[in-house]
Amino acid sequence: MRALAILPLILSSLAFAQTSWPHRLPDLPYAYEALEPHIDKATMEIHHRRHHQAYVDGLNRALIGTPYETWLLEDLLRSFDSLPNELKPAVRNHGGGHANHSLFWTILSPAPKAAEQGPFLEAVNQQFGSLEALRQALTQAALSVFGSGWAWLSVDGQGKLLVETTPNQDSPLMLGHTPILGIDVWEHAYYLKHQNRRADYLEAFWKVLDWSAVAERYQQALTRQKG
Ligand code: MN3
Repeated sequence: MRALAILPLILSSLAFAQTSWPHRLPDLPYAYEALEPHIDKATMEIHHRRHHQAYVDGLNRALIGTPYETWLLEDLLRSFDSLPNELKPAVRNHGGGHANHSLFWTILSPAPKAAEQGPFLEAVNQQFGSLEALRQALTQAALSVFGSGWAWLSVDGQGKLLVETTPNQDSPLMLGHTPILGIDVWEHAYYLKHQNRRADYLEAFWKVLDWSAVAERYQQALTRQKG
């Protein structure tokens, strides 16, 4: 009974690091070297321990002493337009960075699983024709990002899937969308191993992407919209 009661808390904390101030760096769900040879240990370590930590720290510094200390990160991003102007840069860059990376780590896996037949694959087939066509659309979107940013598979307000990109650390949550798959195309995600070859990094990314985790997030996004 008790375990059942805390399950929703665990699930929601997995979604977008849904805690209020002080926001914390989530543990990686695997070791730094676990995604080798596709994503190397040094990249993972610097990316998580330094880059992601810096977003968490920047967000905490900006929110301390404000009424927004009690807000969940997801709510800050979804309400971005109505935030005070002086908080917007930190929430956009550091809050977005924290949310984006919290999602990113959890959709990668050293033992990625395929999505099971179900609502996610049905929606993919209906909207994109096939999972392979979706993968190609996401790769194209990721290649099209100029400079630093992200490519996303998101769920919009009507429950439809969409491929989109955002600059810098902007989050789809700021657009009213729920991201379920994010591809970090900042050079810090791949430069040590692949230098400027983003296409090589994308090939490596697909080898460690856990489609079953993406399908699970699709289900969560739909459930939350209904609730
Ligand atoms: Mn990054």
